[in-house]
Amino acid sequence: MASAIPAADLRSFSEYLKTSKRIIALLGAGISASSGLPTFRGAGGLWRTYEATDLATPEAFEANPDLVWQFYSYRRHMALKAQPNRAHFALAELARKRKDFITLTQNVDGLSPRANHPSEQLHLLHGSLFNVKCTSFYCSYSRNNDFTDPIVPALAIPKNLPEPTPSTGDKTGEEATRSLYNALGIAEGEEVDISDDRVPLKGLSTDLLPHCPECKEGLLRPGVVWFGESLPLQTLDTVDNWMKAGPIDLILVIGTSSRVYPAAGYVDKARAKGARVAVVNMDRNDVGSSGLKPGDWFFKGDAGVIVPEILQSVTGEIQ
Ligand code: BJW
Repeated sequence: MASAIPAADLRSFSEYLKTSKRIIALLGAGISASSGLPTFRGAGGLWRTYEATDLATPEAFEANPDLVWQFYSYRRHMALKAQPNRAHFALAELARKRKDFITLTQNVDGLSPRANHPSEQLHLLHGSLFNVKCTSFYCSYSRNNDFTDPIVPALAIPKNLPEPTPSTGDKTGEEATRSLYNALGIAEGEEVDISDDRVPLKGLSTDLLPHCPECKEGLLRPGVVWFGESLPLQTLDTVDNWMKAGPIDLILVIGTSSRVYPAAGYVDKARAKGARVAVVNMDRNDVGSSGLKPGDWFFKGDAGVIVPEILQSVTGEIQ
């Protein structure tokens, strides 16, 4: 099939990539949209009636830990069901081919690690859905790479429907289920999940949410970075040291709206170290606040298709 990428752009980028030594990639939710996961802003940025970004705050967790945990339990479940796509694999291959290439991902879905991206070249700016930490001020408990789904039984995602409630009348369980389906407007056999507005949200008592196994008192929370919170300091230091170590040839900006800082600020920092910028996005407007400069590239389209193609001159074909 003929490529959607203008041939001259593909040629000039491929030539430049082959000679580039110090390369950085900044990833956002768009790369995982190619794997079927929703983004934060625009279409797909809603979870039920809530803006996803309104739930990603310490204040939301403080006020409604059960709602926020249900959101994150759903995200954990979806991320585990999703598969890394050809863009994740292409970047992992580029990392094996170019040791002076680092990837900064804002994504918490674990898809880059699952694509075997070399871990020393991958920096998780916003943490991971599969890390948890204690919220008690007096406790420093944290646990990484916990892929249990659901994390506690109460946060199970309804597979097909909320469990039929015990019969209140003369209905069998099956009949009760069917009439509940009908009431919710769900067709027979239709798969629904917790993000579906038609499924009632469970009001969960705090007792049923994940608790700290160490202090036994604190509520656990997802190990992600919410608005107003600092990004992991060690990660910031490592990235800053890498950036200071020499001129940068290229920054790839893939599937991010470039609206959230400090992540979005790495593009201008890389530019200040000499980098040319290549943006891969579905939306021509999402190029960050400083826009594109002469010598930059914009590749419009699905990251899962575009990224393996533009990296092919170095990575070879990605299956
Ligand atoms: C496709 C596609 C396909 C779709 N192919 N493309 C400077 C200026 C102004 C404000 C600030 C500033 N510095 C700090 C701030 C405040 C704030 C901030 O940035 N606010 C802005 C919104 C204005 N930043 C913070 O609060 C940060 N903390 C901080 O600065 O702390 C300081 C501090 C220091 C010391 C002590 C204490 C504090 C923290 C930011 C944390 C962000 N957290 C979230 C949630 C993470 C957990 C979770 O996942 O739930 O991170 S919010 C959300 O946004 C998530 C994402 O990683 C992040 C970025 O979103 P992303 O990835 O760009 O997604 P979208 O949806 O926005 O865009 C998707 C893109 O893909 C679109 O462009 C599509 O077109 C495209 N696309 N399909 C290619 N198939």
